[in-house]
Order: sequence, then C-alpha cells, then structure tokens
Amino acid sequence: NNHKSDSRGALIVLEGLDRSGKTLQSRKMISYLEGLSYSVESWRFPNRNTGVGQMISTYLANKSELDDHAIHLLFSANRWEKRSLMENKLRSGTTLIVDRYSFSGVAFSSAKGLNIEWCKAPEMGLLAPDLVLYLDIPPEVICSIIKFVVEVKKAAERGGYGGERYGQLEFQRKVALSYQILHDASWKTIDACLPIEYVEKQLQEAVLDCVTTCQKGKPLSQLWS
Ligand code: FDM
Repeated sequence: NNHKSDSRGALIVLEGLDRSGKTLQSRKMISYLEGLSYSVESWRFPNRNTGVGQMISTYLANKSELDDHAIHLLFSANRWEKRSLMENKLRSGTTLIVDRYSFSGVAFSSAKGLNIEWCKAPEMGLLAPDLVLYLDIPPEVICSIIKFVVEVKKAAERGGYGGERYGQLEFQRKVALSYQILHDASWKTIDACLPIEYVEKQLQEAVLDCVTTCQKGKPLSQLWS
C-alpha cells in the first residue's frame, strides 16, 4: 500500500568534538539496531576512500597545505559525491548512522574564521538528518582525560588532543562555540560527561523514536531550509 512505499530508513548524525565518544557510541547504536533486526549502516565523513577523501586525508595529516576555503569545499564535495547513494539507501529502508556531517563542516571552518553563511551555502541541498545527536563535553574535560591517559600509557600512539591538524584546545573551544550556533529542532544534546552506559541508553531511546517515525513515512528533507 501507499503507506508502505513511503517507509524509509532514518538519517541519524552524530556530532561532537574530537574524542567526545562519537565512534564508540555509533558502534553501539549499530549493534543495538541490528539486534532489533533493522537494516543499518555505519557511515562517516570525511569518507577517506574517494579521490576527494584522499586529498582531505593528506591535508588533515599536515602533509599538504590548502586555502581554508578550498578545504571547506572539498569536505562539502565529499558529502555531495555520496548524496545519491545516501538517498538510495534511505529509500530502500536502510538507516544510516553517520559520524560527522555538514555541521562539522560548518563548525570547523567557521572556527577558523570563515563566514558562517558562506560555510553553509555549499551544504544546501544535501539531505537533512532526521536526528542530530550532539555529544556534549567541554573541551577542557576531554583535554584532562587525555592528559591522564597519556600519563598512564606513556607511549600512547594517538597521544595529545587529536593526532591531526585540528587538535589544539583553543581551536576545539571555538568549534564548540560554532556548534552552538547550528542547533535546531532536529538536534538532541546528550551530556557526554555522563557514564558511557547512560549516554548509550539516552541515544537508544532517541534513535528508536526516530527510526520509527521514518518507517511511518516521514518525508526526506534538505539542508538548509
Ligand atoms: N572535519 C570533518 C571538518 O573540518 N569538516 C568536515 O566537513 C568534516 C566532516 O576533520 F577534526 C574535521 C573534523 C575532524 C577531522 O574527522 C577528521 P575524524 O572524525 O577524526 O575522521
């Protein structure tokens, strides 16, 4: 029937500062939904497997220099090259749990000083998430946890606050401020300072609710309208 053909998977995005627990929680969400027999895939941006993704990866590893605007557009292009696949997956009923999306794009670039409206423009027309889960944790907290861990394991392989380009506390503070400007009705902020199991439980409730709404035929929409 008509109703069934509108049924689709949910586009769920995890955002937050580096080391806020996105990757761990996205893994947990995937197994939770799989356990309930939903079709679900784990995605992440940047997707480093494409040609554009490799340029981004080289840049993040400090092995190339690019103008701030140019790298911003590459991050955006990296999402555009996956847009139609994303739409096909959602329409065929697969839920996507996406680690970072346009909000990272805007938050990181505007933290460098680029105009926020300019940053949003190339994202317009990408699919809008049904739910953005923001793992909220102050950069100072992440910083002291990392210092502690580094202290404990003297030779931690990914020592420091981020092995790559954007790892400085001062910069992460600016990113946190930029994220705050982007909040809208699709956002749910989770206090990521709480114990992992508690965060996990809150995410499960939000995700289940979202997946159910999309199954009932909530229409897909686009950024930023
Ligand atoms: N990042 C990520 C951006 O600056 N813009 C973007 O559009 C995206 C998706 O890339 F520091 C930044 C955020 C992070 C870095 O992300 C790599 P991962 O999650 O560590 O792969």
